Amino acid sequence: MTTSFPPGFRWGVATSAFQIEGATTADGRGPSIWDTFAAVPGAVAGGDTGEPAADHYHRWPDDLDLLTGLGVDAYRFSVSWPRIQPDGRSVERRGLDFYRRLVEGLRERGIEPFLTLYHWDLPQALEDEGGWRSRDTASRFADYAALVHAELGDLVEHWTTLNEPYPCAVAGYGEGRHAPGAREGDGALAAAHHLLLGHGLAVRAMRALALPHHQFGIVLNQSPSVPVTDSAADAAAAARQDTLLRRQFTDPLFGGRYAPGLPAMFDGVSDFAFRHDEDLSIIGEPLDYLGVNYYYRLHVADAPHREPDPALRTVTDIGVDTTRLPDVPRTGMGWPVEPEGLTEALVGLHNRYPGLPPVYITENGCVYADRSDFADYERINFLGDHIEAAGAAAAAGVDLRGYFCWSLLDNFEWAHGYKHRFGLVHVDYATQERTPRASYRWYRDFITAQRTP
Ligand code: IFM
Repeated sequence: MTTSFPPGFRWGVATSAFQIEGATTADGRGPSIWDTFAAVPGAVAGGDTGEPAADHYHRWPDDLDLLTGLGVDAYRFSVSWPRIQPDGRSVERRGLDFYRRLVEGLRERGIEPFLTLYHWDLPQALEDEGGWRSRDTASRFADYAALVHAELGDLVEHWTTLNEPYPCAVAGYGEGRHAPGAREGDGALAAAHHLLLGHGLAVRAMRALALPHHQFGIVLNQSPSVPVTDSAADAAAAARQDTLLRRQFTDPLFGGRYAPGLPAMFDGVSDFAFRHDEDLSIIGEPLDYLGVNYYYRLHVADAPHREPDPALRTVTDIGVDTTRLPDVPRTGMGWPVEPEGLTEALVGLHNRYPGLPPVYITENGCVYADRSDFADYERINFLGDHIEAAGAAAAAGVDLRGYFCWSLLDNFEWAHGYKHRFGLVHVDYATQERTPRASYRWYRDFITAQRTP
């Protein structure tokens, strides 16, 4: 590894509540949209559900010891909204106490907690009232954020509102691939907007009561779109894809405006009446950091719309084909391995938005088939190459503050269930035995070497 990172750069790993905790009915937890969705036959591969996951709810002290063994500076995790507010409104003390024990355990081990408030597990009761299609859900989210912040603000400095609003809105309310499994054009656009509004309201609510050292941010997935040819049609298709996936979020967050191309893409589908005059300034509340999740680039070609009538199109029917992949290695998910896309994503944001806050890479990782001895050399190469690409972005001027590998443990990979394994640590779901893979030892040694002058 030729790259070096500045002193104070944080090395970490990330997880999320629904993906590892299990214990979906313990201690008063209410159902989330992912419990409901996973119970629908055919929604999740293998009929998998949030049980048992990695049973982290009961095994968290052992998992924190795994963090100590890795030597990470920081741990990114999420709080389960339905553990704290089972019906989206009332308060469950046992849920708050669980996260207090967790962050105390991190602090005792000298590990910095990076807390995410929403990693896709909306209380089902709020979905029954309209979910993220409804403006009121943004206010409910701000109330929940203020509640958790008041309880844990003495121990947690880094507060992330949302993880990846794009799949929440588009896969959840547009494609039906994620919870709540809806296929709506306007509903997905409204969901994207209300997620951003909830983010801004939550930042304002927390900041009103914050300690001076508290930091507030958001995490976005950033897959740059590359046209497959140099034709004008493919360039325009790539621009549409980028508007839907990235600029729909980054323009109002960091550019002071809504993404200009969006309304034309959905002429007939939405009149954007869910945008109120005051929203843009709420969404654009200044942030202390941006979290970037990077896995792959999208290769985009112009393609006919699947639905000829614009008024009937779903939110993802934007006249693009993203299946023409380049001839490069792929991960076990079929995702093209292109570390240069990480540099491109980071430098692109830096160039597009003057005043972009400091950036953390909050997720990066991969899936490969296991060998019997868990010698996952492909994952080691993947991580090393992407860390190098992150270093290239820092060398190009991006204010990069940390890197979090996805993930500490194998976990519930949403609609794919438990088949795909992202962990540095293998989990045997039948016995809950944890076995560190070779990549765990590699990352441990890498972090140690980074600290050695
Ligand atoms: O597992 C997910 C995570 O929940 C969100 N970002 C992408 C990861 C891998 O698909």
